[in-house]
Amino acid sequence: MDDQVKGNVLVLGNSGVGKSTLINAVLGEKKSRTGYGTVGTTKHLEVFENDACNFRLIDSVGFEPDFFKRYQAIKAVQDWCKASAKAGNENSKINVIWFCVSGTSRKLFRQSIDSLAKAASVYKSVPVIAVITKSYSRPDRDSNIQMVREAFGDKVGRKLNLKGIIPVVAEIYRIDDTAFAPVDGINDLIQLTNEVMPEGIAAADKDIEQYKADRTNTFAHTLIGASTVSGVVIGAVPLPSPLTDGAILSGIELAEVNGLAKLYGIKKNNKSTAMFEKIVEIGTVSAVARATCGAVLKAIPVAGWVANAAVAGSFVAAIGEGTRYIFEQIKLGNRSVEDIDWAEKMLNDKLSGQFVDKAKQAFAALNESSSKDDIVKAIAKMFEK
Ligand SMILES: Nc1nc2c(ncn2[C@@H]2O[C@H](COP(=O)(O)OP(=O)(O)OP(=O)(O)O)[C@@H](O)[C@H]2O)c(=O)[nH]1
Ligand SMILES: [Mg+2]
Repeated sequence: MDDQVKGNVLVLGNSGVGKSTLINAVLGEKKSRTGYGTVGTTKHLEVFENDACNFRLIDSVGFEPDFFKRYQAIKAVQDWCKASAKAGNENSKINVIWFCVSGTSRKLFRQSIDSLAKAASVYKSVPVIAVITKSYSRPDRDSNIQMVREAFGDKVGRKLNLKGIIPVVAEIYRIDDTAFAPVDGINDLIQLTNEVMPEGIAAADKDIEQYKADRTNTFAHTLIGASTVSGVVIGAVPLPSPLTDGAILSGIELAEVNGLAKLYGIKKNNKSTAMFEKIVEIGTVSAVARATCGAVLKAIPVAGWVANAAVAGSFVAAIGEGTRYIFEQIKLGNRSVEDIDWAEKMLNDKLSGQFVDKAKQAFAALNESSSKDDIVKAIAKMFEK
């Protein structure tokens, strides 16, 4: 996308709502700060971009609803636009605004939207996307969306060019040792932002699809990592074998599979549910699972909870990796959710074959005093490419 003119997205939201976290999720690790007259304004804004995304993100640092702070923040954005134009940047206008409100403080919706609307009133016709950050609670989502819609329906809000309301989780949120809210809504936000960009700036469909696919891949790996940690925690209980209480492990694998399905846009229906159930069966009570579990337990130099945790975690990781591949193939159109036999074979291969050898190597250094963290690291080694 080298010769493409980049769009400018202004990210507005009170301090602490999660603007920086959101920017990280959208642009990833390889983002960099960019110049164009940010000298002297960094206290009030930071600008980020990467090579692959067709818009840069302008973060209004430490935005607060009081008049003076608001004025400073907007002044900094205007200064940046001027400096950017002077520096010869092809596009120095604000093209889209992300209005960030936190899903965990819905009492403040109206108040923060009024304040943000005042800040944005200098950008009258610019498309606005309301982003509900920290949308960890699924049950709250609909009512949060409704409340934001009402706030935008008010006198101040109506002046804005609202294009959509998107609940997001920008970073995995741990609820307890074994449960978490996975990253969500980021690709929807990227998609809608591109759709409301002016012609000439919007990326081609295939480029935006590629960008979203790359982000999905990253989010999937984070999700598999978090599920693996849950597997280790669950495995670390004194049971005769990690598969003794299949129901517990299957709960984690099912959450993992559902989370991956959501990321890859695989809808829940009778057919996909049959595939998900098959996957979890393979990863818990199947003949292959039992055989592999026995072989690994025999091969590692330690018994008890350390061994159980290592097996449980590595099963969750293997099922995650296998499922990620399966869903990617479905998303690409190479396979369908009806190809259960193919998926079964794929996963059986993942759990047998080299699995035992790799586990033997990775777990060789585990002993009675190994921590859960040591176990997670050993599992990560098994799956290194
Ligand atoms: N787990 C998780 N934590 C989040 C998420 N969004 C925000 N947070 C947390 O909320 C806190 C504030 O988030 P930031 O991204 O720093 O907020 P900000 O809007 O950039 O704040 P200022 O820079 O002060 O304006 C941090 O501790 C984040 O880790 C999320 O989606 N998931
Ligand atoms: Mg920040």
